[in-house]
Amino acid sequence: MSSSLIAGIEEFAMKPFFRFSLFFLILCCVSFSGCRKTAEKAPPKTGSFILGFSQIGSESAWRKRNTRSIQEAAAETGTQLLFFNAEQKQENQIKAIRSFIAYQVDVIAFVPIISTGWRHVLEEARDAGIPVLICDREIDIRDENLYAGYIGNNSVQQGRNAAEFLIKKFTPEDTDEPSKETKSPSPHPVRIVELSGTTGSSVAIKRAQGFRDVLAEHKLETTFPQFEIIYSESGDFLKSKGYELMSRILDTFDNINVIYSHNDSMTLGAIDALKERGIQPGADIVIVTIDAEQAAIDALKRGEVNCVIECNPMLGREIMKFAGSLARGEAIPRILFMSEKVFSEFDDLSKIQPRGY
Ligand code: GZL
Repeated sequence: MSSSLIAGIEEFAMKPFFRFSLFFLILCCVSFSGCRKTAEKAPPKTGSFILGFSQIGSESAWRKRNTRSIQEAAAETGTQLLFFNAEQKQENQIKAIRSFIAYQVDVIAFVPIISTGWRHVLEEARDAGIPVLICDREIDIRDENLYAGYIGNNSVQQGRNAAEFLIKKFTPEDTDEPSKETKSPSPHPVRIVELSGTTGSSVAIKRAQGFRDVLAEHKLETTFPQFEIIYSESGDFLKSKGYELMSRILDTFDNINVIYSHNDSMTLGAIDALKERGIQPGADIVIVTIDAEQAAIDALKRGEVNCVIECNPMLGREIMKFAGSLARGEAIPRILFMSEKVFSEFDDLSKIQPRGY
């Protein structure tokens, strides 16, 4: 099928009103064609293949760059891309995957908005002989043979990096193992509020887990400083919810020392809430955030954020490479974690390259 026609379908499919009619149209074509896929799907003859991709939405600058990375890589490699934006709804992702199956794409790839609820649709893809690639977020499923592999970021490590920065930030430099008697400007315990990502998403679960693991390990090793997570709630990775959530937290809690935010969008909203109350972000309250969008790096350079943990959105090239292998019937690695950096007030910030998102 020509790339212009695919582009036309993509354009058509992007209009919510026409989305279901496209899905119905594809179902009709396939049902009348009678050409049901068998489990042993023959790999495509030509180098080009059709990839069905279900993206979760456009909730952050990070997600928009992730989407552009996928679309750019498809264009660069001549991959025919059927792209659906689920607008933050798992049911839209499941519908999209079913339409990819009906359309008999060569490979399906998707970002699972939450980690559960995928078994049935992945069994349908398996029965149709279509390999599935999990991207960016992970799924929690008993039969791991229902997908071919995962490309994305190590969310547990991102949480660990955040906690390791705080330990460095609040441990006085003059001693390695300060006794309790050591006078230190650090509060004791250090009181943390957590702005969590989308409830049930692998990213929120694992960023929380990695963060807590390091603090627990630290507690076993030393008595000072100690850290206490006094409150945690989801802001759904959205700037607006980050603002609302931080406003409520500031009305509820005193003596907050740290904000640990699962993404920069929520952080930017939280900073607005702090400034409205005359609280100096990065100074009165230490802020650690994840994604490394340009706005967060700029805030780091202004001293309004203290640490930015990178989460790499540029998955497109690897997705096209692995999807091409799957389309040819070749095996791929089960897991590919992208490389990621940590940017903090302890670094030479002048060396940070423009982020592009
Ligand atoms: C992380 C990704 C998260 C980003 C957010 O891998 O799934 O989703 O951190 C985005 O900005 O909403």
